[in-house]
Amino acid sequence: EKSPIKVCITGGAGQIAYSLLLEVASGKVFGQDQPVILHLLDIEPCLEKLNGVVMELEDLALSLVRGVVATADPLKAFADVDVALLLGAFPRLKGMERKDLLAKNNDIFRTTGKAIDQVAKKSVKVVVVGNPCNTNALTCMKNAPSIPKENFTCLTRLDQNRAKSQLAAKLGVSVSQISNVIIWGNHSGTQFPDARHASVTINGARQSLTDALSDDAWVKSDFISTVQQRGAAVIKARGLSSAMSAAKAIGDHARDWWFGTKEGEFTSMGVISDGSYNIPAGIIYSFPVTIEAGGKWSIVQNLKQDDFATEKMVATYNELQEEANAAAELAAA
Ligand code: NAX
Repeated sequence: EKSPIKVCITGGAGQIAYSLLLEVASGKVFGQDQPVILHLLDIEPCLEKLNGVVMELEDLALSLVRGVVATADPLKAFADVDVALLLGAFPRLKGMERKDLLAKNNDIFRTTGKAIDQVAKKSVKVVVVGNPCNTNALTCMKNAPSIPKENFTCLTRLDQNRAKSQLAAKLGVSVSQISNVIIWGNHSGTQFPDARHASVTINGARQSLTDALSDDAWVKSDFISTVQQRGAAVIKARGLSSAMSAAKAIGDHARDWWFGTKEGEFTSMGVISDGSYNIPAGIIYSFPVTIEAGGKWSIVQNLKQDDFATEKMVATYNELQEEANAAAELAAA
């Protein structure tokens, strides 16, 4: 039998964690033969609620769960962990400005980065979900210099899943027939959902999605804005931000990072930029990546770009650079 891996989930008492825990505990993410020890972190005032979550984890009676640690101490939560899924973040309250949100979360992710640096496995795989997730991932990475930069990613898989689902509905096919949809840039309203390198498989034949759809105007306008604004649309309808779909997307991201992407397919995640596609090095930007089993990822190269794509990719880069500058100022203060 495999020895258990330690998986830390922060914001353990929150709404995404409530769905994500079942994905992880039931073996959907790291495999049906992979036991897990769950480390749940939340803040002191939420510990009683977190305790309720722990009770429910016990009541699931799942054989893969070999232990649960619930704590408000980051040094306990990140001790020796193989994977860290960072959902815990300061929420955007009514009337709060973006820069206030950035400042609050900058503090959290500095503390988080330092704790990871100190006590996590050096091979730890970190997925940042708490917003602004790209910049929080950058802050976390910068505060954990003993961990390779490649080990820090942020979640844009929910955006990619949203995009895939919109495309499948438009074409009248199953989502399983669609591959290689890309999200470029920031997990925000400036993200660039890109269907122009995607494929659709119909009757066993794989073809260009845009050829099959032949509706370039939709791909360049409504498709993009629907995906960009999907998070806000869910909040408006549900009164709460996406949780079930976010949890599923985190599972998808972590599973692909753990086991690798399928032959001929790529996926999007926020990773450290290296100059690919003329996006300057040093920020966390969502790119299409292929992943080897075990976790080594590479940015997919040589996808053809045109003026339309370049403009969108630069706009979302500019926003991320502004966020990174604001974070750097906070760090220097
Ligand atoms: P909730 O507010 O339900 O839960 C967040 C939990 O984090 C709370 O229990 C809170 O006490 C805890 N927390 C706060 N500060 C903490 C700290 N310093 N250490 C540990 N825990 C802390 O939010 P939820 O709906 O679960 O969303 C979590 C985060 O995901 C939010 O920042 C949200 O904006 C972000 N999202 C990101 C998405 C993405 O695609 N990247 C999509 C979904 C989601 O909106």
